[in-house]
Amino acid sequence: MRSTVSPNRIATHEQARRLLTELPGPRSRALAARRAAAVASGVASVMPVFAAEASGGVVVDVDGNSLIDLGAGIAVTTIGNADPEIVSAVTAQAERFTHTCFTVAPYEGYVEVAEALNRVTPGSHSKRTALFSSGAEAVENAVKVARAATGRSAVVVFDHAFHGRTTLTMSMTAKEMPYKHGFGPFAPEIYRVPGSYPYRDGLSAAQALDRTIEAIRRQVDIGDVAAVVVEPIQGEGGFIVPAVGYLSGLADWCAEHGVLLVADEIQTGFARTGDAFACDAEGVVPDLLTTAKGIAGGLPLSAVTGREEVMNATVEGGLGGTYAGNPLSCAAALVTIDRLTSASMLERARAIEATVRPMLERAAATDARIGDIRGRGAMLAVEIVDGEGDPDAAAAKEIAARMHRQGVITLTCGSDGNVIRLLPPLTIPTDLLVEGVEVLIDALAQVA
Ligand code: PLZ
Repeated sequence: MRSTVSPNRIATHEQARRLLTELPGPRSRALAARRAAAVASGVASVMPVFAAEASGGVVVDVDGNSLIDLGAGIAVTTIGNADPEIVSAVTAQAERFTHTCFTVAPYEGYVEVAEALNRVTPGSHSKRTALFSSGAEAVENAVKVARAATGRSAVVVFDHAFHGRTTLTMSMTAKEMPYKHGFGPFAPEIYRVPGSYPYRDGLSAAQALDRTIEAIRRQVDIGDVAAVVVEPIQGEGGFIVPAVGYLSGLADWCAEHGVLLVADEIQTGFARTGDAFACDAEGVVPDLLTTAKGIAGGLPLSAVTGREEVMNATVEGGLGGTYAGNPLSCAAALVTIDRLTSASMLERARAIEATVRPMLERAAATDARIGDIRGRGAMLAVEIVDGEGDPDAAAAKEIAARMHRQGVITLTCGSDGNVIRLLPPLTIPTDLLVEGVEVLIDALAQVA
């Protein structure tokens, strides 16, 4: 089905919100009916419209409606959608070869991506990288590597954590509904502990860390712990930013006990938070770091990067996968990584926060349902609460639905589903960003 907009996918679309039909329009409704008859119902979508094209800060749907993109495909198209340089790099690679399998006939692009990641990730120590396809696969492999390197099996994860949907990673994920519901039995040797959630726990970094360590000690022999896996800012769990000093304290504790610190930067990486990686803000240097999402401008790629001696601890042939480090994805990643670790992109993410945060703070001054405003850079959220200060998921859902009907793509998150999150592409024009946040603030005012 062709859209009514530019047939040239590379063209930058008019950067404006423009609704030609009600949402969803007739073509989206027709596709929804076909979808219901063909796609498994367990696969859900946030938006009621089907995408046709996208660039900058807009997604154009199949009815020609132009929507403001405050989701970036869940923090993936940080560099913008269908970025022209990515399109030409991927096209050029596709014309040379689309696949040989790195574990069969290796190619330079994979090596270049590994070199780039070793260079831009936190820490100046000697590193090695292995590439995969999805975020969950990266987390799985980080755990495999940590177990092989330490000879230990236990893995510590946090309340509100999200690490993926495979059996191991959904076991590491905290939220039962919908991620784990009906999908057990779960992987063993996973121990869940409280982290730092200043808005809810009111604890200082030191107090929260004491609580974390105490919870680990109560559950498992520390000599059996291979790794602590942590999102430096929790994503799906609610954009929870730990108290300053918590992460560095955790890193110190891990180092003291021979436990590997794995930073899951799948959502926070590549300029999203205003630093190349969220760990950079506190000078935390993890032993292993997982990346995906923003790494390749929308092409599937993920990575585990870490200390040479840790990454090289597995047997030869122990890591891999048919599509792991796909050449098209590597071509895209080479464009993306350089750009998303450049000063101008980090500056852009910080400028997005400087624009959005004061708007939200002004709204919060007159609206008690904004319980908390948090996040960093272009990863910002509001936690919606009721009159008692308790999570109000129904209100958050209603606010998001209103935004969707008004042509703004936005997502919710949080263990209680009461957090509205903003993850715009860094290429969104400021006026469009402001308009999107105004729609959020209007929706807030309209939801009783
Ligand atoms: N680790 C920190 O945020 C993916 C999930 C979307 P995959 N988050 C979006 C959904 O509904 O499944 C994520 C993450 C963190 C790991 C993952 C998993 O990455 O590429 O989705 O496997």
